Amino acid sequence: MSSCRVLARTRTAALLTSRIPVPSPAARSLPRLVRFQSTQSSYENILVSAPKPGVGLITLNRPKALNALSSALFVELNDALKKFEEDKEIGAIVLTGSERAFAAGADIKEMAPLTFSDAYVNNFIAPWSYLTTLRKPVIAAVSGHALGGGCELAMMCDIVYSTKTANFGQPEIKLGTIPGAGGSQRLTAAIGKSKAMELILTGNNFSGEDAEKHGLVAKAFDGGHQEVLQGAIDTAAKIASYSRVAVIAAKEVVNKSQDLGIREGVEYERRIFHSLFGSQDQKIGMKAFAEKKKAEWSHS
Ligand code: DAK
Repeated sequence: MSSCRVLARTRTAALLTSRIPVPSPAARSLPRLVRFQSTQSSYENILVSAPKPGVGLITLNRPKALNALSSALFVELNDALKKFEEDKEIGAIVLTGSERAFAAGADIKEMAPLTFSDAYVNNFIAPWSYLTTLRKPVIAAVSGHALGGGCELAMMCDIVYSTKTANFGQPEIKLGTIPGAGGSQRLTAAIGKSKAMELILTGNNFSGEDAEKHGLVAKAFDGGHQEVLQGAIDTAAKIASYSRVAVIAAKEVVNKSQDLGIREGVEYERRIFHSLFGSQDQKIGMKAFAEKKKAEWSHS
């Protein structure tokens, strides 16, 4: 085993066994989950843990501002995402907030005094899109408000789970602006032009239950934050139990469908499918099936 792998195993083992001596308010709201120590005690706006083997959990944690997405929060979020992306023991990531808010949008108080040149020259909120560059799957577990940038952040994730009562919306029109982190594009791709146009032009909110009906949310859960978070962690653990090579390839081909026409997309898929015959895990998976055994993935 490489030293890198040993280090990664040691780090994850530490995550899985460490207990928080005094749980934070966010952690206290998760009674049925085992609680783990944050990997980065210096984080002020997020909590990081590994609730199950293979699963990295990031909890947005600015309760006083309903998890409004400040620049400082994004520095920490991107740092934690990068660490999970690089951690060989992590196969899928869950991003969540609190019972009251996934995130109530970009931090309006930070944005309000910006001038055009502040925003343009400093490329304000450019780091938002880092999440979309990850190769490992990210699942959003949404309860409470997911408004503006909060809704956009959820839509950047690969799978969105929510409570039925979650409160989604792109209310930027009410602030004299428009969605700025991909909302007009991703919402339209997810639910169609007419419905997206109605929601963006009126700024009306919509429930998790409606989001599921329109196809924005993969599953809307009865119950509260605990239920949706547990659902997301379980799905992440299932994904993490498969070959990392196949999971990354599957995410890549599904995402390609957003950019390519059906014919080019099918050809792209076939090329990636062919290439997987060069992986160890294709041999391991098919041999295990034939021998009626459980596949022990090499992730190579
Ligand atoms: N920013 C800053 N603080 C916020 C906030 C926000 N987005 N949302 C809530 N807060 C703060 C409130 O100011 C309040 O702080 P204190 O007054 O206690 O100091 C605290 O959180 C609790 O909020 P409320 O007292 O308002 O709580 P309620 O339960 O009464 O109402 C609410 C909850 C979510 C309905 C309400 O807070 C609300 O309407 N919030 C604003 C929602 C919103 O408009 N969100 C969209 C923001 S615009 C870009 C990319 C993205 C974006 C922009 C540019 N680029 C790449 C350039 C994104 C823009 C947006 O997201």
